[in-house]
Order: sequence, then C-alpha cells, then structure tokens
Amino acid sequence: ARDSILRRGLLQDSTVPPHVQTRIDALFSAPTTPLACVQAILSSIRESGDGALIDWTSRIDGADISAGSELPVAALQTAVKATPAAVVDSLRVARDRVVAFHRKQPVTSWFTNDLGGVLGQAVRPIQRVGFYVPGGTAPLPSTVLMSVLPAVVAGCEELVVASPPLRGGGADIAAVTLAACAVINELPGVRVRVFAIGGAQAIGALAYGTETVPRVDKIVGPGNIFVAMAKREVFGVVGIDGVYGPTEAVVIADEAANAECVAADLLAQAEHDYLAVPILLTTCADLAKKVQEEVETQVDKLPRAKVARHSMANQGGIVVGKDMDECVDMANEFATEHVSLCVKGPWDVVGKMKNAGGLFLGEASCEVLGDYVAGPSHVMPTGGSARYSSPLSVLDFIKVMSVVGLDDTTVKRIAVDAERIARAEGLDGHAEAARMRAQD
Ligand code: HSO
Ligand code: ZN
Repeated sequence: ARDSILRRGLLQDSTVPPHVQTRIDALFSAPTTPLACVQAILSSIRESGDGALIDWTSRIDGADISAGSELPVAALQTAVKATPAAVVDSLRVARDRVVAFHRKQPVTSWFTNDLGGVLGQAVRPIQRVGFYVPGGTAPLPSTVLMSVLPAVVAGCEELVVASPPLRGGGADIAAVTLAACAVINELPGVRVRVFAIGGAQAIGALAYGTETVPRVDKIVGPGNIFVAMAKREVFGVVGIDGVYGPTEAVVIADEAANAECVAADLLAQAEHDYLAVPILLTTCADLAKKVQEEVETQVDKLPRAKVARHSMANQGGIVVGKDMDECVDMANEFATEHVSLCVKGPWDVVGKMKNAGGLFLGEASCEVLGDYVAGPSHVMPTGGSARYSSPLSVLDFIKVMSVVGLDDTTVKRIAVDAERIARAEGLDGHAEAARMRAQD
C-alpha cells in the first residue's frame, strides 16, 4: 500500500488502461501517447474553434453538438422539473451550507499607513471562470455545487460549466447535473452558463475560446486523465486550480472504531474509480481484521462492486501501525485528499496532521457528508499535492493587486535607496526615474 500510494501522484501516459490506449490509437489511426493525443486535440481547437470541437465531440463522445453546445435556460428549468423534488431540496440545502462556509473565508482588501502614505492590497475576483464537471460513469451534481459556489461567493462574473454530453444525443447532459446549475442560478444575480462539452476538447475550448464557447481566465475542477493533462498543457494561457487524480481516502482508526462504518467509508471512495485509493491505518490488529471482513460483506451489496473491489485490491490497503504516531506519520507522508480520524480523541490528532486535503473528525463526521453537504468544497488536492495545495475555496477565485500610494516624505527618503540599488543593477533608466523623485 505504501509504495503504491507514494507512486500515485505521477500523472503519466502509462496511467491509461490498455482499452483506453486502444481507443486513442484508433482515433489517430496510429500508435499515439495520451499526451500527444491531448496536444493534438488542443492545437486543433486553438486553430479551428467550433469546427474542431464539434468533430472531436462526435468522434470521442458520440454526440452531435453541431447545432451548438450551450444548453438553453429553458433546459435548466426542465431539468429541475425532471429531478425528484426532494433531491432538488437537498441540493438547495447543500448549496446554502457551501455558500455559508465559504462566506467565512477572510479575503478582504486591506490598507495601512504604517509604511508612509497608503499601502495595501486590493482583492478582486477573477472575472471569467470555467468549471469542468465530469460526466463519465456517474452524473456529479455535487461537483457543480462544490466548484461553482466558492466562485459565486468570490464574486466572479462569468461562470461557465462544461460537462460531457450524453452519448448518442445532441447537446445534453444529465438532468440532475443541470438541476444543480439551476439551483445555483436561483441565487440573486448569478447566471451560470452550461455547455455540453467534455474531455481535452472542452479544456481547449475554455482556454482559447471558440466562436460559441467563451474564453475564460481560469479553469477549475476534477476530470479524467485527459482533462488533467489538458489542464496542465493550457496552464499559463489560463490559470488552473490543480491537477487532480482519482479520489483518495485514508481512515485512521483505533480500537474504539466501528468496523462497519470504517469499511463503509473506505468502500464509498473505492466505488468512485478503478484507481481510487482507500487506505486504513490502524493501531489495532483486531479492528484491521474486522474491517477486512466487513469490506467483503458490504462490497457485494454495491451496484459498483466491481470498481470498488478493484480499487480496494489494487491501490487500497490496511496497515497496522505500532502506535498512533506511526499512523499519523504515514498519513502525513501520503498527503491524501481525505483523512478521517475514527479515534477516541480526534482533536488530539488534528494538531499532528500536516498534509491532507480535508480532515474528518470522528465516526459520525464522515467523508461522505463532506462530499455532499458539510460545507467545504469536495474538490481537494490528490496525488500527494496536499503537501503544497489546498481544497478549492474562495481563494482560488480571487487575486490581489498591490496598491502603493506613498507620501512625499517617504518618497524622498526611499528614492535614494531605489536609485542606489538600480545603479548596482546597472539599470540607469531606473536610477534616473528614482533620482527625479528624490529631489525637491
Ligand atoms: N469523493 C469525491 C467527491 C464526490 N463524491 C462526488 C461523490 N460525489 C472526491 O472528493
Ligand atoms: Zn465521493
């Protein structure tokens, strides 16, 4: 488990399973690496815009978007009606909690007089943001809420959701995903636009813009390996939030933990993806055994048992540590997306945790609640990137402008230093501009 998890962060061509590789080769009628495939798609979108977008969407997603990929406002209303009312209500509960959580984030502008005159930082929202919402094997309305709402709170003006079209149709995506967009649009002054486009071609369209898809300033959200590679390729043309891989769950448990709940939490993430990473770190060999048995019993009841069993067997693992500190050290080394603390005194462990996307304290406060309704975004760093990055938040959707408004006395005093440093750098133009300010 340890080796496989420490290797997982490497996004590379070999991560693609053989059947996907066969499809790529067929698409290009020649052996082609996933990265070369992504680069070819991106450059064709940059050069040919909608023409290329329509073509790739037909060839890869099996959908016809030649009449336009944007879903009309009426489609969002229809989707709300087509979704069970109780589900829509729960989406609203989730929306309101996620908004309330993100409103707490301190991102205010500040100004000081301490440095002579007025200096400070002016916070501005990023104006245009694209959100990738995976379609793949399951519709993900929760990902719509968890990606878009922090941007709504930040005050971003243009919000563009891209999600792959349903196979065999036109520009259409799952009703429940659209309903989540509609629920966001119920907020005052908010208008999310939705495009039925997916994969690297969607990332290209958002990064470069096409005749019909608006170009954005930053692209966020999870996706498959093609989306992840495409985001990495367009970084610089646009901002990105991170490069996300399959979901990861570490549960740290002691002898007091409930084996049934621990097994359920591991399986909940295992069912996401063949490459999901579910790991139990425990101080108790007896619990390890019980969880193993529970996993066996529970997995068969899941419709996605095949996926869950595969990820449990291949990336998952149960490790018995000699004490709690060893378990915590391993969790810090793995730096996973989620860490659940199913231990007697979770707050004693919180202080020792250094690397994780999200911490879930105690058995009741489980990760699945975080996936849907707790409040923080469920878009969190994976692949060990929790060592240096954070869950998606308001901070991803703002930027800071430095503001310098010095008073005259301070200008005269520090212009001398600026001039000196400029001369030392051999930049006389700089030095002259500074010197003029140093004089009366
Ligand atoms: N656990 C996933 C998020 C998710 N779960 C969406 C269910 N739907 C990654 O954090
Ligand atoms: Zn999940």
